[in-house]
Amino acid sequence: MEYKSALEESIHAKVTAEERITDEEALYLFNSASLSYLGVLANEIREKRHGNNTYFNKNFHLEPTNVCLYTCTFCSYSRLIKKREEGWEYSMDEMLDIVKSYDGKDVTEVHIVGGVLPQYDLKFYTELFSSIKKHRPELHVKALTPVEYHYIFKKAKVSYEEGMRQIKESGVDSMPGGGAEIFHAEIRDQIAGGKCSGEEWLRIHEIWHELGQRSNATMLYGHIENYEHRIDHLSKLRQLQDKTGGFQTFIPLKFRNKNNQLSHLSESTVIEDLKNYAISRIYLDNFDHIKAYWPMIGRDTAQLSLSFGVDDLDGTIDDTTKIYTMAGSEEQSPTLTTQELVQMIRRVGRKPIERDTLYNVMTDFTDHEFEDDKYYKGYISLPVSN
Ligand code: V47
Ligand code: SF4
Repeated sequence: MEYKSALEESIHAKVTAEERITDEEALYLFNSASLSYLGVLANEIREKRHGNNTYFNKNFHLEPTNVCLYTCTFCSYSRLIKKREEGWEYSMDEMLDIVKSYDGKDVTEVHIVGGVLPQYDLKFYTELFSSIKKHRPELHVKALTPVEYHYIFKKAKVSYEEGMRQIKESGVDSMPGGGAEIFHAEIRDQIAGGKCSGEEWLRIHEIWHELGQRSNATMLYGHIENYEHRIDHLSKLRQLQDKTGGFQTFIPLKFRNKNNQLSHLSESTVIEDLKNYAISRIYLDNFDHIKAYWPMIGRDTAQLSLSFGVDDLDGTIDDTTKIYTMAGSEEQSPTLTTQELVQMIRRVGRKPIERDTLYNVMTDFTDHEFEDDKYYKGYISLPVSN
């Protein structure tokens, strides 16, 4: 490979030797490296760790409410309390009915997250989680973020340690990565509407990991932050992961600008998105997986991301999450069948592997033949006609 500078050559040598890059080197990558250089490095790491394997799972989302006490400026999803009649607030029974509507369906995970409201307190949630587990013990419950936990523990006057212990006991298996946004107070204070701080977010994950549990991490990028803020965010995650090893997956979330208070900002370009995936893969040497959340990034960029460090595409969710459709993602009705997701992965020469939440392999779809497989004829990337 031809390098633009001695620094590029030495960063590549580090990556090949599986050595960690510094914050200064990460800043160089964001500011000066070409997309093709970043792709080569990130793909080298991805293929060393996972070969062509590309993971996905079968999950559904349960969103208790879209009414929220907080006022995050990037959020297109929530309705303020004073306009609560425009939103939904499910009761315990309604939520259990939603879970029951998946009885007999081939799903391994329920992802539960939504707005923050006083009636959804620690008692409500522990009852909800234990009822779900009682009904369907093998269903993996991936629930709530430090945003909700910080609020409900404070309200119940229990410490984070005691609260997380009760949450674990009630049946929560893992924690999703949401609510991280940008940790740096300079940005967080402007966008995160008064919710938990970056330090509190990290502390709650740390306690969860100390209880022997796993979680994910996200970063909301492409709004008012700069590259130093992104590196600060990645650095805090890398440090905590050194300490606990409890994170499974890092999920960069591209800011979408429809129907929120930051609609005047333009969205990041696909090139910027791919750069961000690649640098995340290169920098986070202690994270096993990098996920592209396809309902948010769109199917085409999700396919491209598989050459820029990404090895996971989240799930075959049906239309149960409203977060991104309300924020203007091109995925207006984010549903993909297993067959469609498998074909999407195959068309870019990767191997589709269905996993459970903890990355145990459920089904290797590499050579799987679907009954009505009218599209797939090999590793080709021809457009699909219906
Ligand atoms: O925390 C909200 C983001 C997150 C917008 O752990 C927005 O497996 C872009 O964390 N533009 C929630 N992003 C979603 C989330 C997630 C999704 C998929 C998988 C996992 C996992 C976690 O959505 C929020 C916030 O950062 N968000 N509004 C917006 N306008
Ligand atoms: Fe509420 Fe979450 Fe939206 Fe912030 S991002 S306003 S905490 S629903």
